[in-house]
Amino acid sequence: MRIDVVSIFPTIFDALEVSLLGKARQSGLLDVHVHDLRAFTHDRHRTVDDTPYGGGAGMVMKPEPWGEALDAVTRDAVARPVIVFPSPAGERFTQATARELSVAPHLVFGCGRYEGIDERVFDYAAELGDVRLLSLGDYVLNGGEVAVMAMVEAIGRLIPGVVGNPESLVEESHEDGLLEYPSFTKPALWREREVPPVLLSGNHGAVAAWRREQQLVRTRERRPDLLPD
Ligand code: JCE
Repeated sequence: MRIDVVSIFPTIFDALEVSLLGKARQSGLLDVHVHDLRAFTHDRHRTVDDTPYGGGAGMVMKPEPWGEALDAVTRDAVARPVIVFPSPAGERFTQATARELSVAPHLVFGCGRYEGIDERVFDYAAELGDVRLLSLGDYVLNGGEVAVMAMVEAIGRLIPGVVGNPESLVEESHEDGLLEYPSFTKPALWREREVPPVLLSGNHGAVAAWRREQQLVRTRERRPDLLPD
């Protein structure tokens, strides 16, 4: 998978090298390229923002650098890319979204800052690829970078060969619509706290039933929104 990221803070993405995705990048499964939006400006001050038409607080990202950046990263594309803009006004990014995007050959991420990007950029981007405005959750970040880091990690670990044990992917939270069961390791008694005895019983059927029950109890307690009525 090829990933292009456009941002005015490209060094934020240096952290991708040291996460588990570093391995995926080395093996060639993931080919990530980060671009500085200011490289697509032409004025002395490398301006990327301006005041909003109609007035209002803050600044808006100008369309021209975005147009040139999107042209450049989609120029010799192998396939029609999916172009993602994180936005608090976007659709919710979920595990299902990550699964869907993990099979795309080319993803482009546009990181906004300030109060957002001139709306015409999204319309123009739709000529170059399939545009998705995606929100990590119902809170406001200062820009798209942290959201893109989370999305690249969630998508990247689903690419076959990136996570060592494929079973660990199906058993985890959100893949089966329930929260994970609790996990324990040695010692069996720690600071007067025991590991649930069923896990030491060697009865695989009883272990599986207990874990499923724990998933349901936790989901009802913590995330009732995930359960059907
Ligand atoms: C962003 C901002 C709108 C005021 C570009 C915030 C996504 N789930 C999310 N939370 N926040 C974001 C996000 C993504 C991109 C941008 N801002 C800040 N946005 C109104 C300020 C700018």
